[in-house]
Amino acid sequence: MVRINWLNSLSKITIAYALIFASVIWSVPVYADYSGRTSLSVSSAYSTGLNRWFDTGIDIVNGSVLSINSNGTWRLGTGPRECNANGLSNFPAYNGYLYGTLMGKIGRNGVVFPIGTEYKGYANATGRLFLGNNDSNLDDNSGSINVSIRVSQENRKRKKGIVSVPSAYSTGLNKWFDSGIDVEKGSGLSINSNGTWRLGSGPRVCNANGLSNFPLYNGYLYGTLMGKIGHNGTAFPIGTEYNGNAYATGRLFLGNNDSNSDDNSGFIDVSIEIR
Ligand SMILES: [Ca+2]
Ligand SMILES: [Ca+2]
Repeated sequence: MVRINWLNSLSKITIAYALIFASVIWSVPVYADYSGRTSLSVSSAYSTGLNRWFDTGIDIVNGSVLSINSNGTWRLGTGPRECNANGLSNFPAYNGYLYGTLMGKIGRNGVVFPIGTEYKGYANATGRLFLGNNDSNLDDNSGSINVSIRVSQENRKRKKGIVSVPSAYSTGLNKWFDSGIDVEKGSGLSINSNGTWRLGSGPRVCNANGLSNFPLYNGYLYGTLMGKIGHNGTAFPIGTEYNGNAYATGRLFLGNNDSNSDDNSGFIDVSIEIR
């Protein structure tokens, strides 16, 4: 009896992982047409209650307009548990929303919001868009929902912005935070920051000017707020206050001058203005 139960749960786990794997394979050919619309298929195996989220591969800039439409149905279990992205109206709510509701979040630690079959709103953060099914388990789920996503780029030409840069963006690991702001070569750049972040245990809390009680790392104090313009740009120190001119045209990235990120915590608020 014990052996049968063990085999049963093993096969459930195997099926669950096979579903996730299969949906990853099916959803790889993400495409965007000329209008910037992306279509993809989200499997019911992405259960938000288990913190299993579908990575859309789409990065969103805070404040941009987000339109998401979906069609199709997924099944959340046996019996009358098939629904579209608006969820199962014949069951009580789960985590504040109907079971089976298509949910979203921006960034791994983003705020979860309901999407349903039709959604239009402003992005509340900068980061990767994740989608999931508002369900508590996944081993009895099947099917997938087709989701169409359009992100307007009208906010790309922003001249001002405030972003929170998590300490996990360690430049030594080439992990850079996308500020969502594009700059033009020669334009004036004012960057101010406040707050502190922690780079590890012990006396390793500092503001954006870095840890003065440690030796340098890559020519600057550990914990210094760094910037670069464009994916392949040269890193420059920012600190708590920076005034200068953009050395190139491109996206402004920010990061923490640290060699690792596993023991980091906190974030620094950064205010950016282009003149
Ligand atoms: Ca289920
Ligand atoms: Ca560290």
